[in-house]
Amino acid sequence: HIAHSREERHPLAKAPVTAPPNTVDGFVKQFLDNLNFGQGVALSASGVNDQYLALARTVRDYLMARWLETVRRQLVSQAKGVCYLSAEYLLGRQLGNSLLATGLEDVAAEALAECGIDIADLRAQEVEPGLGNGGLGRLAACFIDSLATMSVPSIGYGIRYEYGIFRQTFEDGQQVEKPDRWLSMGSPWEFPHPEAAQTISFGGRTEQYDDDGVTRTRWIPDWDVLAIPYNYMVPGYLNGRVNTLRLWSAQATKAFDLRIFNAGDYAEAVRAQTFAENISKVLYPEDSTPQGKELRLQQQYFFAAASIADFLDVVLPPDYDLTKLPDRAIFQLNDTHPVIAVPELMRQLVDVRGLEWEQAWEITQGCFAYTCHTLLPEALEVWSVDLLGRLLPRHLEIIYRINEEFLAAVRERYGDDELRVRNMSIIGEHPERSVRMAHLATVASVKVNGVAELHSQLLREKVLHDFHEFYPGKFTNVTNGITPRRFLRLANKSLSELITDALGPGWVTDLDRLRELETYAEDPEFRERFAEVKASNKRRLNRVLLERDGLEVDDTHMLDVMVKRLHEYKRQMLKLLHIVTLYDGIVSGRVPISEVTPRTFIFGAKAAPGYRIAKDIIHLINKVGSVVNADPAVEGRLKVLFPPNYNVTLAERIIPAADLSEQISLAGKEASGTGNMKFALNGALTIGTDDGANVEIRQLVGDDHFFLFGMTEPEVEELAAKGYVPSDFYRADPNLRSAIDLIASGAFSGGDRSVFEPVISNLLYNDRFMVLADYAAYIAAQERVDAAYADADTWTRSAILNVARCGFFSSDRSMRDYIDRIWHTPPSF
Ligand code: TH1
Repeated sequence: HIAHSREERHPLAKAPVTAPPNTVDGFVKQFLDNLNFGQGVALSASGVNDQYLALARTVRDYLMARWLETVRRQLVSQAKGVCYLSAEYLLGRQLGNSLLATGLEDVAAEALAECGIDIADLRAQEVEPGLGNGGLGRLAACFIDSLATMSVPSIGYGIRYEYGIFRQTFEDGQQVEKPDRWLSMGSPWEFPHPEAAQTISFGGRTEQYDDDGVTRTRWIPDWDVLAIPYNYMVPGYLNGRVNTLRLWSAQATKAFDLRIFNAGDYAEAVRAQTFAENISKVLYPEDSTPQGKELRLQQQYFFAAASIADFLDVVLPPDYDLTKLPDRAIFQLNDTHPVIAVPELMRQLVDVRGLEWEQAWEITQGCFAYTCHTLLPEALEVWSVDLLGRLLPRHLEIIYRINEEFLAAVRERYGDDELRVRNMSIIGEHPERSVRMAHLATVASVKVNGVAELHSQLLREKVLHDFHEFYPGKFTNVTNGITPRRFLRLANKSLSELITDALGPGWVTDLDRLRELETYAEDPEFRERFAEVKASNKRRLNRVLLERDGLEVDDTHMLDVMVKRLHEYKRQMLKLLHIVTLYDGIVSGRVPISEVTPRTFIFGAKAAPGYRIAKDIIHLINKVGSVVNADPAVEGRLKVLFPPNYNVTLAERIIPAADLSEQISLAGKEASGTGNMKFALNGALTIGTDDGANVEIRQLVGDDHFFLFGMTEPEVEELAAKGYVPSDFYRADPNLRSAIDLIASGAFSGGDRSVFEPVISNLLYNDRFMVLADYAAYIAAQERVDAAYADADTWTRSAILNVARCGFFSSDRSMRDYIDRIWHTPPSF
């Protein structure tokens, strides 16, 4: 009512918010206003960062009316929506995507040109928000893009890390991490709302009290922090909808300050403030491996609790009947990182809002769904009971009760099969008492999904086998996807234009239409144009890498690319052994150089800072690169490039230029992969194992257009069962032996045999991911690649068929699957 009467006061206040005129002049005016009134500088005195910020604010202004309208309509309709809970969002640059979503690309470029500015220089100014490690964080970013484009009511919740994923540099070939100060030049994309802060508590104890004859529990925490929401626009593609991403930033509470100030220790008070603000300071740079650090649990509870409270207190109308919550919201858990939201919702319902336990549990079980992203046993997150109980004593009690009731149901079903009970328990006993977050998530969720067909099958048959038996209907698959807006339309403008020339523009939101390209694959003129697109993307990459890192891509070479996090299971070592084998063949005179297909190998990979062997592998790749690139014996044939700091921005340049996509994880280890989809959709052919989403890519594109090699998952299991001895493979294969011996000899370390000794002995005596067992098959597959590449026109035809047949991997399709199988949240307007 107050808001209403406020709008009555002035006629202008009653008018709807409108966007600036969609013209070059309108854009120029808005840009200059933002430069003058927002940045406080004249055009003549402005620098490129001023201009970038003003441009970003201008595009934002065009989105604002749509954003306010999206929020208003959701408030009125109260339609069921998705709350996507994710500790990571690897967004990539925002400017290009916002220009695309508003249809302003050409208007903006022209407007800036009229001001004497090249828009490309401003685009280059943006530091991408790297608030994620890899696939999991990028998946979240693709999903919110698709939800906005499909007009699905949804909100993304996460953490506004002050420092995102570290900036990688190389010093003498070794990875050195530098802090990512992504906010240092100002972020024009965020809207802080300190007035909507939530107070998040930690520590202390619980006590029971009598509430009118009912015994209730309350939590008496001993410290707290403020969670300040920062809103980000998530624009749909040309559809007038803008969803919200809400990231939380930690700040010290007044009470926190006061208590210590009153004790008289000023310095201690300021230190305590830093302590509180540390919670959202930095993204943990571990990918697929949990850390078990207290600060990490603090981060998880911080954002999970703030998000639940925000949804209940701010998003829902006052006096909302919480028994209806499952009809209003689904909280999607992106891996186990937000799972502490489960006991937090129980605490809110039971302790804060006074519901009965049974009723609260029924609501909670109707509101969560869980996506598992891994199969590696060491990647399944657990928290020691000791730590969890110290930080969140009430939540531990709630988890115990959930577990008690769950295990009672298990016993009822299976009698006293105590082995099964122990295996299924939410509490593990070894090596210490701990909470198994994946079990908690599974028990609490409506649905549990894996991220590719093979992964979901292995979840059902192995990792969560007993749970699948107990709750057969709970398990489902949703194969991952990627947004065609960023990874095709924005990253590969020339291919997009070629496709639009053929099919019209509708494919951008209906990627299955790429099928229609199949007939074009038979048209020699189209193939020629497609090949020219690939060539121009290589030239563009050459310019980018030259300017960025002083590296030169030979655009006459086959571009053979492996970009992804450095992890043993992904097997960058296998790729490296192929390179060393080729090099070794030439320099030893065993292979005439004329028989070697000219290739440029590109690596991009960050290693977790504490992951010793992964960092050694990075070092080795760089050292092999230095030797190979400097050796006149292979000049013009082999080149190894490893640009540092692979990120979303660089991916958008590398992937469209690639000929060959390396997806060579040990079968059964890569849950899905999403880089694999990006390459195929941009017309690279895949050399890959039968793992993750590779399986589905190969089924769709066909065996003739995919280079499959290596053991299958059952074969891997079989070899492990009979006892895998890597050195047997070393001894049996002269090429492999020679390549390994060359590394061990110190040929890539200035004669020093000790430098790469750990990598070599890890391969020979451990080799957990069976690199040596798949080596021969990999080399043979690479020979098939060479043979196929020799016929350029046939290769191009295969590349076009890859594009045509990969529409399935649009994240719009992933969202449809989540909506149909899990969320039941229809598009809204
Ligand atoms: C990745 C998986 O490794 C990858 O196969 C998958 O395509 C991607 O998620 C998206 O589903 C994972 N990333 C992480 C990161 C952390 C913990 C577990 C996983 S699994 C921090």
